[in-house]
Amino acid sequence: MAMKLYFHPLASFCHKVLIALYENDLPFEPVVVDLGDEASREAFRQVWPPLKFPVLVDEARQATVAESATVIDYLDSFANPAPPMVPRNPDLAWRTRMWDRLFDDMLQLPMQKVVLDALRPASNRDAFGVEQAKKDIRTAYAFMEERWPQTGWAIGPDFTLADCSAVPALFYADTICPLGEDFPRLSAYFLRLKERASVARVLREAEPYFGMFPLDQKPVR
Ligand SMILES: N[C@@H](CCC(=O)N[C@@H](CS)C(=O)NCC(=O)O)C(=O)O
Repeated sequence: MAMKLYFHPLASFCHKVLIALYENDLPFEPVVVDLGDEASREAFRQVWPPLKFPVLVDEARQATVAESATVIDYLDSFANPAPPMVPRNPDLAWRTRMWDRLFDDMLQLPMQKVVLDALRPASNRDAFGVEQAKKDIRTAYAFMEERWPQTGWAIGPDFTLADCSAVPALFYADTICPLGEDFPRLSAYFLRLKERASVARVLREAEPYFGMFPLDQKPVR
């Protein structure tokens, strides 16, 4: 299966797909996209005009697949990881997909709001929106803490799409609003995630770029 992944090592949504690829030892050609570099940006625009990554190109099947969860679904369908990243059991499947959405919507979106605001010119910043986003992150932590298992992974004993989503969501949200000691189950789960080989590799490969994070508080793996 000849696949190319267009991504950036610091980009949170790309971490989801990289973890799924590393988790299952799936071969792929990495293509790092630098949106700040005109040539790299134009080359990526030819592949995917919306200029959002990750994007997986499977040349053998003439498929260009965008959206991190859809890419992981595609890998499940055509690269046959065992066990699949979305369980076949219907009850485990809906739980996995639900937590994928919740990590994206409840943590990644407010986290992106804070990060993108820091990239704006000072005169166009949205201090009220940033405070609201930080409040939303803490509200999400409290909601998740109450529901989080003491052991294992998001959905049970198998590592799934939900865990792939949890990593960048918790990693960057924790940089902005530290979990501290108020959310012990979530913190323990976050530590278990960081010790997982696929996750440790993604964070290690992102580390050289941590200085590009636009807030004073830089990520630490
Ligand atoms: N819903 C998409 C989100 C993709 C996304 O927002 N990617 C960010 C990087 S983490 C991006 O491409 N940012 C570049 C930009 O917006 O210019 C997914 O799950 O893949």
